[in-house]
Amino acid sequence: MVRVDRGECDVMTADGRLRVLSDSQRAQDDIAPVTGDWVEVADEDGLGVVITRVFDRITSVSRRDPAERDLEQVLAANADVVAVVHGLDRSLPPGRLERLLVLAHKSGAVPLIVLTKADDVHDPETEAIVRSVACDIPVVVTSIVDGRGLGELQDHLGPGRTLALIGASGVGKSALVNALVGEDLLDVGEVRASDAKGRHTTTARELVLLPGDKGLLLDTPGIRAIGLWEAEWALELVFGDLEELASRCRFGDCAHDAEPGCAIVSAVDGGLVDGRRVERYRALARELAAQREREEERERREKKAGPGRRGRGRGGNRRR
Ligand SMILES: Nc1nc2c(ncn2[C@@H]2O[C@H](COP(=O)(O)OP(=O)(O)OP(=O)(O)O)[C@@H](O)[C@H]2O)c(=O)[nH]1
Ligand SMILES: [Mg+2]
Ligand SMILES: [Zn+2]
Repeated sequence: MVRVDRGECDVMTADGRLRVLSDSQRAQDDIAPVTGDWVEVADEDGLGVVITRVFDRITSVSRRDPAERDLEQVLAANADVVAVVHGLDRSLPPGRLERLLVLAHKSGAVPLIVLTKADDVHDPETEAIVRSVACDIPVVVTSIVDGRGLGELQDHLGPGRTLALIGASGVGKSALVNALVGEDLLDVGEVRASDAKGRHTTTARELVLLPGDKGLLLDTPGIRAIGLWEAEWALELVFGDLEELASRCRFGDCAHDAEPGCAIVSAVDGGLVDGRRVERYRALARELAAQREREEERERREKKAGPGRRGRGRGGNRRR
């Protein structure tokens, strides 16, 4: 699956690119395919080419659906590397980066941070904030104007390896794809001069093959809302330093608030840990716990209502 639009999607097969209707798809399968999915297609009488099966995903970038509070939305499937992209032409609230990194970790792919527009730095604080939040995640600083960092980014790719780009509108995801491909394949949009906000130029998730078998790039539309979805263990990775401290709290269920013997509170008091980072960590943990509760409640309700989910199609050849 190389591109998914509102009504149709494109599938790459051994015989070339095929356009299939996604309405017929829904009747065939209850898993909606997303860009990066391996799918099975069949030519069906009267319907044309339809997707008959979506294979299990090895990795998937997903968030809470911004339109519906308790639904998962998959943004990209089967990426090997998930690059969180941000532009040095704008500021970055650390909490936003933390959320994006949780998303990247949780996908199951290798997380990476890409800072764009190094030729046009407007906010000198941005890079320092990114490095303080990144912990062990590599940060690649790029510019499509002077070409810096593009080779380093290429090192994270390779034959058959897919790198997905996620981030806000206007940070330069599509421009980066074009720079790596070496031609103006994807639309690139101007950003607003006052605050560097983008105009949501990209509207479809698209998988692009780099020439010379150098790998694949998965471009995505800019995201505003970054709701987390069942991501507790990924939270532990992004806040590994705090999790480590928490293991030394006196109480196993310490909320790191006013409990006696709290290792996190004493680290904040001692100036070893940023108190705001602890606040953001606690808020995310609360958000995930509340979401899980709602999810479990929903499952209990569905169980009562009885079974109803259909199977997932037939066997056959894999297509992407
Ligand atoms: N100076 C400079 N400008 C850049 C660089 N990379 C991207 N831009 C500019 O940033 C703007 C936004 O680029 P896009 O590639 O459209 O951004 P995007 O992240 O794909 O945005 P959406 O598709 O809306 O999510 C364009 O005007 C690009 O020319 C860079 O390295 N240096
Ligand atoms: Mg774009
Ligand atoms: Zn504690």
